[in-house]
Amino acid sequence: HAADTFRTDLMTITRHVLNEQSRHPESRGDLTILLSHIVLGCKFVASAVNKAGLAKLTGLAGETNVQGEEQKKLDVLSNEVFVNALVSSGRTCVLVSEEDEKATFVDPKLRGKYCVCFDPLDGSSNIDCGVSIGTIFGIYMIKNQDTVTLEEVLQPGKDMIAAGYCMYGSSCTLVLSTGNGVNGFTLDPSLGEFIMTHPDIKIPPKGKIYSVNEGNAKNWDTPTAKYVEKCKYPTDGSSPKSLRYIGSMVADVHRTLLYGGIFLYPADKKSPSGKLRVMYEVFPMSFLMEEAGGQSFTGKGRSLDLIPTDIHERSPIFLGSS
Ligand code: P6P
Repeated sequence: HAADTFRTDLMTITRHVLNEQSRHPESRGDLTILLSHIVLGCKFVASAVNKAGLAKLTGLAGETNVQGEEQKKLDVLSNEVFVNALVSSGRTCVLVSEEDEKATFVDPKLRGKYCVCFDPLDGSSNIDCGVSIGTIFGIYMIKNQDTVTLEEVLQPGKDMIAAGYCMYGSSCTLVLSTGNGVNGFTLDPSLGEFIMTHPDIKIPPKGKIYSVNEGNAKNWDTPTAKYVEKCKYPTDGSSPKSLRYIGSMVADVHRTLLYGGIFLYPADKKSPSGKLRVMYEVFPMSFLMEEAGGQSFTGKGRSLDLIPTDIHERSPIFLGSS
């Protein structure tokens, strides 16, 4: 056997995506090219996030984004990186970003058949204290790239063909599904490659963790309050669940995916539609959860069945073990 220190048959994300492509003989490789550009964006942001503390990139950029939140320089930088990577891939025709009020319609000369909805740096309020943050993305196919309209972008999440997130924390982990299960990859900075470290992720069917911002308890509606109460004071003789809440969706969902349990951001009196955004937070995370054998609801139905009417629409979300 070759020495264990040097595995010589590395499954990189590029190789994995090519393997997936070979399952679709009719494919021209457009998704493979698109994903390779998203991976490049993640590597760039990982490098910037790692340097942020030193390079004082975490200071406020002075501008505020469509959410009315103060934009940190890393937000601005990450958004520009992903917009440039996605446009230059030549495989996208429309982009929806958490940072941009309007959808970006790509120059017709550079268009491809995909729509990408993304949050370039979710949880960015946590940057300064070193809590893990992340990029979240979802990919749709567009029927006619030359005449694409906003109506075509507002599709239910179940029409997505791929989704993923990249978590920038103690290590840089990219979790991806192209509709055939979920796989996790960890960036090896010495190679600049994402290596498969979590093949075929399945969420544990039973979880001992619930993840919610208990600080909103005063404003919850009765069903939510009742559900959380049951987590803390189970009536079926099981032991109480543990509370784990990081306040960064990518980190909370990643832990839920690997350890099981439930993550919820319910509606409350302050935010009647909850806080999380449908197109680039709820849909991609729900797509991944279902691909990993979990589930995701809005409180009114299956999250992926929701038909958005606005690109920055919010929805309550309850996702995790089935
Ligand atoms: P709260 C971060 O700002 C974010 O958008 C998600 O990443 C996270 O899950 C949520 O908001 C946390 O919100 O109200 O609990 O601070």
